[in-house]
Amino acid sequence: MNKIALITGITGQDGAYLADFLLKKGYVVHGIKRRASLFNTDRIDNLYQDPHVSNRNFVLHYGDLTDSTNLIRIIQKVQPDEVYNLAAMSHVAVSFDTPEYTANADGIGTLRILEAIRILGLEKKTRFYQASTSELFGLVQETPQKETTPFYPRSPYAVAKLYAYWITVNYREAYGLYACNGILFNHESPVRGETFVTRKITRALSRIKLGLQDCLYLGNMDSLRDWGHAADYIEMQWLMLQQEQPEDFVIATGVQYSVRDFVNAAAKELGMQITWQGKGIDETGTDRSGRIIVKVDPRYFRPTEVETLLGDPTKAKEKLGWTPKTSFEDLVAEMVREDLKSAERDELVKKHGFAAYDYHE
Ligand code: NDP
Ligand code: GDR
Repeated sequence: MNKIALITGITGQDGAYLADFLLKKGYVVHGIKRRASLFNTDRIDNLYQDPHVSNRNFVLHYGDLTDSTNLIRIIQKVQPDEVYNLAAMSHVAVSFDTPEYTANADGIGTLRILEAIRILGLEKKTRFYQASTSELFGLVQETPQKETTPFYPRSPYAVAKLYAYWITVNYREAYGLYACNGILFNHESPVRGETFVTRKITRALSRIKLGLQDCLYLGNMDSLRDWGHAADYIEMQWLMLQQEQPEDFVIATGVQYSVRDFVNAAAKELGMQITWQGKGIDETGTDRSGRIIVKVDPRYFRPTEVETLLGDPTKAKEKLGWTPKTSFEDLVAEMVREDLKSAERDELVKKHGFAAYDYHE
């Protein structure tokens, strides 16, 4: 019998990589997608199977982490062997604008799934993965951060995820559920959301190179992050559910770069060179011709910032035999390559326009 997985957040970056990975492993994959006024399944359209075809191994259900009736119904119908809870309002800056919703979806949403598993009597059958985050460390108490480092969340997002982390631990201890937290540090890819800093940079610099955009506006240039590739990290999500005993793991590369380093690396990939001037809100970056192409805009500063994150993945290496495959340089190169392709398509449309075609043909 093929194993059955249920992925919440299947339309997101990690959901798309994980669905593909599990299908290749022979799983039947079910996913929960939200109703939206426009199609929101771009990242998984390559996996779509027509509902009229029998024996599908990829099935989508409408749902939302804020609706427990919906979650109970889906889990009852799917009877999953493994649940991957990846759904979340995942943007740290936006969580300051929508704190209550973020708590509801990211915090209580996790409880709703755990309760659904319990209400349906699936505690012995269903294994549960919670997408925890390095944002839990926030104002860091120790460097590098590992599984035992104390938490100090610095945003409504991180506080909601703190609840989700502990409720996962509590259900493991209270009810013997196989439930794990993956404490994942930032991981990126060509399908990363466009408003996270890495994708914002690779997309904007590609467009600036082709004359489609003038300037890239950023917030805290000194922020330090431990950036890995999503494809490497989702493998760990699966591995964590294949062990004898459920445990929590930090997943990171153990290497740290600043936002400015990321801009420099992306620019290098595009054959551009940036010269930096000024500090703080006055910092600018100019290209070889002296044109300002990067500027700091305080609107991207956060009310409370996480200045530095660096993970120690030793436990994952020792217990799960995991090491990240993709280097920082390769990650940046892949993201730039894909964004440049997409900018080239936009350039074509801009140059030739739709007027070249007769809409009435
Ligand atoms: P994305 O933002 O790309 O994807 C989030 C997914 O959650 C989307 O499918 C989104 O749907 C869905 N979603 C949001 N709100 C709800 C809701 N109320 N009900 C149901 N679905 C919802 O995130 P990532 O793929 O990058 O991250 C996956 C998870 O891992 C998230 O929980 C994130 O917080 C966490 N994480 C991510 C890290 C990273 O660096 N990427 C690091 C550590 C943790 P829609 O497409 O409709 O918006
Ligand atoms: P983060 O990712 O907050 O770490 O959360 P993000 O890419 O948004 O920010 C990283 C750092 O860059 C600084 N920054 C900017 N960020 C954005 N988005 N836009 C800007 O213009 C900008 N300029 C500077 C930020 O201040 C920050 O310090 C991500 C999400 O995927 C979370 O869901 C996940 O839990 C954590 O990573 C680990």
